[in-house]
Amino acid sequence: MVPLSQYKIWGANVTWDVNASSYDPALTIAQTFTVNGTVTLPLGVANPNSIALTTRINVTVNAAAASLNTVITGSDKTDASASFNLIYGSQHVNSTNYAIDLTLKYDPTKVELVSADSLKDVTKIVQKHVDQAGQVRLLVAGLGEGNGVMADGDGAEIHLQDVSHSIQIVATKKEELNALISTAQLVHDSAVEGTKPNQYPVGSKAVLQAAINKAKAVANNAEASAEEINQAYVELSAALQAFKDSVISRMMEDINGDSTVSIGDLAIVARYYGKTAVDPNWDTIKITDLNGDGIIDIVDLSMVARKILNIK
Ligand SMILES: [Ca+2]
Ligand SMILES: [Ca+2]
Repeated sequence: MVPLSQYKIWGANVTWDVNASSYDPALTIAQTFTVNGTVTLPLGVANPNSIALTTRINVTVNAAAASLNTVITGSDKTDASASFNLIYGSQHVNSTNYAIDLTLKYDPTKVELVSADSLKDVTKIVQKHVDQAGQVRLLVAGLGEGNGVMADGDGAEIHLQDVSHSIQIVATKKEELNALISTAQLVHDSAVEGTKPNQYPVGSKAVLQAAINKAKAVANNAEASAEEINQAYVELSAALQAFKDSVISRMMEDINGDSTVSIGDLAIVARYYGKTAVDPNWDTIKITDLNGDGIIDIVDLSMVARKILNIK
């Protein structure tokens, strides 16, 4: 039996206890850690001086190679009726991968695919096919050596993980704004400026038209935000209401519509005195039934008289 010596080199097996080390196999980052080992003496070697049979080693593992994956980037919010762009891309692509078979799915009741284009000159969408509503298949190729996209140049195929992107569609008042513009324009075009009942103050039409034009500029601006559209709607609504409110109203007692209440009005009421709602000409003469009780009588006459004399 040969004694174990601190000064002699022996070949011996070592059992390394990796599990007891600080190495975390779940991590993909680089790690440096110490592994303790226990030496098993070769046959024929004794250890009379009880030399320690433990040893240790420092180990460094490199970070895991980045795996090939796909991403979709783009805005997460869009106005209804506006278009938006999404970019589909892949990370850690091997330059020897040359083709990709991509199926794009979306909700056809909510969005429409306008176009799909390659952002790189060296890649090309070779074929686009609508499998069904909301499902489009794209075959993409990398053109030339070193311009790979996904499937291997030797024909081996790689399956990529599914990737999705959510986008919030924000309702706008664009349609309502356009409808309001049409309504306001009709009101404007049929309105007459003047000083008589049912006419509008001189200059009021120009004010309304300016408000309409301002709203049109927003409605016709494809870049207008939802907030700007809503604001234009609120402003035009207010302008239209103000215009309607400015109409010169006819005083009820001003039967002949000359903007004053005088003896001429009293004469008309007197003329129809005694008529009732069963009169065949009621539609024409009911304007003199001021209290609306279906008969033209002393009550209506006295209402005009009190107005003439300015008696409350
Ligand atoms: Ca009058
Ligand atoms: Ca009456």
